[in-house]
Amino acid sequence: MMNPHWLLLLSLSLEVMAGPIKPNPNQQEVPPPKEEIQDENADTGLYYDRYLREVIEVLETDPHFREKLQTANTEDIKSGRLSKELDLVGHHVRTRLDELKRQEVSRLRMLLKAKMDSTNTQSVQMDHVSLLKQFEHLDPHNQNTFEAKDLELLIATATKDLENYDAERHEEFKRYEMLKEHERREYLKGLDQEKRDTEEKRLEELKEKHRQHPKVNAPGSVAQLREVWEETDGLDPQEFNPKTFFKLHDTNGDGLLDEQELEALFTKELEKVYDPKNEEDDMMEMEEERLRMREHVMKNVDLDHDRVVSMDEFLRSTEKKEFNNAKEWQTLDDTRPVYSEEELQRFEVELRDKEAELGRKAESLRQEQDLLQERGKALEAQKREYQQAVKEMAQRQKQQQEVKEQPPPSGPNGELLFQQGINQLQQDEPVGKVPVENDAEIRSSLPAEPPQNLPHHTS
Ligand SMILES: [Ca+2]
Ligand SMILES: [Ca+2]
Repeated sequence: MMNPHWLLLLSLSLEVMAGPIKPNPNQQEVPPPKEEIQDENADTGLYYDRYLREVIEVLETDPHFREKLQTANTEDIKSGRLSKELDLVGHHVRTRLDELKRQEVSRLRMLLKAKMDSTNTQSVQMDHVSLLKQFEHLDPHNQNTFEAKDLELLIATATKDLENYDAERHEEFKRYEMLKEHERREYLKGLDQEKRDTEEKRLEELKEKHRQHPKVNAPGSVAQLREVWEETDGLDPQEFNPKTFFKLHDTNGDGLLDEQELEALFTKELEKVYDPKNEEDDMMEMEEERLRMREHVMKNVDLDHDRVVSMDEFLRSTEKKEFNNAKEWQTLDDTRPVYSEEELQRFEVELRDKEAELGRKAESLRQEQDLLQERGKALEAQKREYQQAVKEMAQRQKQQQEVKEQPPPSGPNGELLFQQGINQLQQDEPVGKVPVENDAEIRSSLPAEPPQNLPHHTS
């Protein structure tokens, strides 16, 4: 095996030959970790997330968190401050989940479109090959006989997947709320009696402030739709018309109200309860509320359970008694808590375990970093040693070169000492000027200095 020192020496020699060694501005720095630290999306957004159970998996792949772990001190880990950093990790997980859901929704839309086309033309003329490409899990036997009932099956699968996403979101929300409560309790525990009383009072007041809001209309009720009609659409409330309303809010014009189109309708109601500017309003809770509202409407309106509302379904819902006499909407605050005390305690145990694990990970990462730092310093010292050696070598080479190319020696007065033959030639040359022997003679042959104070010539 080749000695790595020789490689280093070789590369340094090449550097010397290529030009002067420039000081490396990064010389003093620790070698960067194996993974490159990428720019983080600065948008931590509303999602002060919590998915502790997913942290460990994400940990190794998340450069931001890795960095945080490396710089965290033991106190951060013990106090749970590190868990605050999970919001960023959680954000990644959330984004991934949202992306999956978007894909599922678009698959569902495509399927519903195909289904509509097939019912309209009475024959299944869809591009079933491209459809099948989207659903690789399908039985290959079906490839040649793709029928309407296959579509039904696919729709059922896609809607099932979407239901799972919703269930997962509820579960995440629950954990979020538990983490929030856990942190509230820990925070209060850390205060002395007097401060704790003040803080408890302050937090209770905030809660109360959050509960003060205008009446929230039941989603999908005539009162709710009329408010959108009047305030969002700017139309005359006297002229409210369900059919027009449906068409107005079928934003993509596919003849259906899908989940996103429905959820957009609830913004007006949600704004009555949640304001991002208020400390007491939690926007995570707002999103949970939006999901609850959508589920409520779907439960009452989506008769065929395909997760979209057709015009027919919508119009039928307006004929129901509840449409005109809906009760006030019960917000999350009226139905809380979303977890039991027992669940919270289990969660806290889990949290402690995870944080202990994080602590161990952080410790081992720190050790790894120390080791890298040490190694970096040793390498740096070695490199400087070699640089010095190479410089000296180059210096010696230069000196030797200079000795070889030295010009002939000169006489005591700077005249060149030529070889015999050349001297002879010089002596035979015709005398053009007086050969100069020394400085004194040169001076004596020059005219004397002009006398001072000579009268100016005037003519
Ligand atoms: Ca639509
Ligand atoms: Ca439907």
